[in-house]
Amino acid sequence: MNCGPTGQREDRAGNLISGPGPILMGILNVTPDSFSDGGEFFDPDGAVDRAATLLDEGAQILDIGGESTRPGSDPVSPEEELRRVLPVVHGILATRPEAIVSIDTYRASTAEAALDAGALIVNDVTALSDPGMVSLVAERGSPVVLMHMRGEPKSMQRDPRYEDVAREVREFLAYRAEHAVCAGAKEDNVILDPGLGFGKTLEHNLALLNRLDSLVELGFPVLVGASRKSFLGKISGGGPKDRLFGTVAANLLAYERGATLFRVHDVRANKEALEVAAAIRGA
Ligand code: HH2
Repeated sequence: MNCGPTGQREDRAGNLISGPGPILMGILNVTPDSFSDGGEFFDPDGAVDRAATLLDEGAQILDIGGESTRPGSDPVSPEEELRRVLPVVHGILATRPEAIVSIDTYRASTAEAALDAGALIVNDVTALSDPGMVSLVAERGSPVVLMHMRGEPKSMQRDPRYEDVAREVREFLAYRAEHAVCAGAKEDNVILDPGLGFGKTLEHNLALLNRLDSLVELGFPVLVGASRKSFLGKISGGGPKDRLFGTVAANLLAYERGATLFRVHDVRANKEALEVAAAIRGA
């Protein structure tokens, strides 16, 4: 039986991901080099303050990452990744014990330490490439985001090609979801993400968003991470922080096509827009 504050948080995390949404996942990059906010929240105290702001703006989940996966980036060591994220997970839960924390990592060792520190969700941009990850999420009963990426961050934007991007991403994610469930993860805990910007051209990203309903048809909750990404700038111009309106547009269309979770830097604007869309849908 789930008792006490931790159990209640776990129940809330489960209810959130299986609900109709929209659910806002606020991004907290504890990195010096993330593409849009690198270095802004590298200091643990600054990161904990930022987490409080994201929660106050209405984020229902905080996604904490210690390694940038922007195109061209190099991996950091597992020790460095942990050194960046763990104090922040501890700091957030010490000040905001109700927070639902997701750890953005593809390493089972980092995920395990973060879950031990109180994180509840694992966000894996490699969809369980580390063999230890699937047993970890199965044993812990943790919700897990399985994201599609073609290649690896260092080289993924060098001429990515697909015959039919929506079909290939759907097939890959269906296969990874099956792998997770066959290894003991609860079906209700699996979330799928098309991985916008991860080994995809502008046309690929647009096709994935336009045909998101085919991914939703698999029956798992779908998360999208369009926030401030460069494909939006290719349409409207501007740097990462000028891409809020484009982000909102992408999220609204994704919601219309069935996505329920939205990973964003700018919680308030996205939340307000999605709440209006939800109210219209429910009228
Ligand atoms: N995008 C990024 C990182 N993690 N996780 C999921 N599930 N989906 C995404 O689309 C996604 C993700 C990249 O964005 P960001 O964290 O802002 O930048 P960086 O990787 O440079 O830290």
